[in-house]
Order: sequence, then structure tokens, then C-alpha cells
Amino acid sequence: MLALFVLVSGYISGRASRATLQKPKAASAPTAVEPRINAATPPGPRLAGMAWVPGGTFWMGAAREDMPDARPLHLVSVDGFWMDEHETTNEEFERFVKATGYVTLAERTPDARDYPSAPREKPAAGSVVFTPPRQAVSLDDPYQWWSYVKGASWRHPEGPGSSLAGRERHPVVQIAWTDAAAYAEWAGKRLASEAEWEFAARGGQDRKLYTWGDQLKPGGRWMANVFQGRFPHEDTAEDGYRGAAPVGSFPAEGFGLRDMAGNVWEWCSDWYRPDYYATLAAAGGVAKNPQGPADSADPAEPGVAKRVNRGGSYLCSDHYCSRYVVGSRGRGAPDTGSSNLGFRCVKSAS
Ligand SMILES: [Ca+2]
Ligand SMILES: [Cu+2]
Repeated sequence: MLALFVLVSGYISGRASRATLQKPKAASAPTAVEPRINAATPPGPRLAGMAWVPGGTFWMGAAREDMPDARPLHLVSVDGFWMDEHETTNEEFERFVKATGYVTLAERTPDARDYPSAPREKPAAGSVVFTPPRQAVSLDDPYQWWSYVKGASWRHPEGPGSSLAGRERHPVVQIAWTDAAAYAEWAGKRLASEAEWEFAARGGQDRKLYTWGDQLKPGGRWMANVFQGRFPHEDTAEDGYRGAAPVGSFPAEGFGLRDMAGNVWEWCSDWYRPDYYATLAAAGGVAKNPQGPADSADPAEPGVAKRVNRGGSYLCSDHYCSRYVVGSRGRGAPDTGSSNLGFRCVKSAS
């Protein structure tokens, strides 16, 4: 009893007590932190359409030369939470719009004062659509395959003339961060932090390349809806889908979640900064439930604040962007959707 008291009081006063120093080192010294998955069982009954993500401590990031913003690997811990098993679908989003009358940003005529650098012509409601060229193009100019299309919105993902017929179970796209946050609030949920999102995507595995393991095509099988062929003009749909797929078309990962790689990008709650991981790593120890930086910076588009996107999309391929790598990161302006960007929600345990 006394030994225990000495040990505890020694820790409280910030220096090791004699009792501690006499113990074998391994038993008492807080040595290297190991990644672990919490054992805690779900708090209460399962929520409809959601999977329990138990939380734990994990190595976050990707140790890849071509992804400097995903380096360095650093230890992060997150508490358990519930997560939508799949991306929010068109039929789910329609229920929200019917119930609330919500109008997405893409459907509103932008205020010219918010876009001082835009062309002088009258701003029009619309959104960003993947418009592939007919032939091979240089991969350093994304404007070759992205266009601002008037009238594009979640109801008309590729612009006027396109519709949701037959796409009820496809992920909703053309969703700005603001729209995703509004849906989440209505649903009594929220967007995941980037750390929660990555912990969930790893499915309980440690430092794997993909949500399912280290091999891109185990047994020759595609595990996610991504892009095959020559980007951007030739999508051979070897995985069965050109463009988005109905949610849940590919196998679940370790926590029961679908499409955490590929299909559509997903909004997270965090602001984006390429140096955020370096900041956390420099602080040392384990970052507990990190919520992202206080502000945003994107050297590729200075002056435009960005929120984090994760998971990559049906446009990701190994010779262009590889963002189905589980630790990789994306970002976008919170007022801007696109034809390969959607979201899913989470809910805290309490
Ligand atoms: Ca595909
Ligand atoms: Cu990509």
C-alpha cells in the first residue's frame, strides 16, 4: 500500500520516486506507444445504417514521396463513434431536401461580390463537372477535364439534361461542404474529423497501403471503384463501373464500411493545411482527437480556404493521383462541389 502511494505521489510531483526507479524498466517506464484498437463494445444498440468504429491509437498518414502533405506518420488516438456504412445517397439527400426545402449552393446564383476574380460575365448557378477530352492530354492541367457547367447540381450531376433516374442508390454529388454540414445537422449527425475518417478507413489494420491491405488487386480483384485505362480520356471500367457505382458495390472493410476508398470523395470537418501532420508530429506524443488546424492554407491556390476531402474517387488511378491510398489527403473550397465529391456522416457515442 505504501509503495503504491509513493509511486503515485512520485508521478504527481513530476519526478520518479524511489519505488519506481527500483522497478524493472519495462514494467513502469512509459515506453513506445503501440497502435491499438479499443476493445469497448458499442454503447447501446446499433444505429440504423451505421457501423460502430471502436476508436483507438493508430499511425496516421502515408509514408510516400509523392504525398508530402500526408507525411510524417504520427500517432493519433480517437474515441469510438458511429459512422454511416455508406456514402449519403441521392434518395437519402432527397428526403432531406423534401423535409427542409434546403437549396444547395450549386443551385443558388452566386453573389458576384464573393467572387471578385471571376470573369465579368453574370455569375450563374452551377457546379464543377468532369468533362473528359476525347484524346490524351497533358496531366498537369486539370482544366482539360474539369468544367464549370451552368445548371449542374445534385439533381443534374453532369448539368441540364442529366438526371438521377436509375441513380437513387448512387452517392449524392455536387455537394458543397456547407450542404454536407446542413444535411448532417438535420440528420442529428456530423461530419467526421479527418483523424476519425482515417481511423475508420483503416478498418483496424496497422499502416496498410489500402483500406483492405497492401495489395492493390488481391487475387486479381478490384476492391474499390476507381479508374482503369488512360486518364482522363479512356475509362475502361475494368472494375465494373465507369463513373460512380451504387453504394456498397464493393466489399466492406474491417469495420463494415463500404467505399472508404474510391467511388466519391468525402468531406471531413477539418480545415486543410499541408503542414498539419508535421505540426502534430513536432508536438510529440499522441494527438488525441485532433480536430484539424485553426485555419487553412493551400499553396496550390493561395487565399482560398479549403476543407479536407478523403477517400479518392472513381477518377483516381495509379498513374495519375492514387488517392485511394488510405493515408492520402484531398481538399476543396467549402462552397464548391463536383461530380465526384459527396459525403457521409458520423455520430458521437454519447
Ligand atoms: Ca471504375
Ligand atoms: Cu484522385
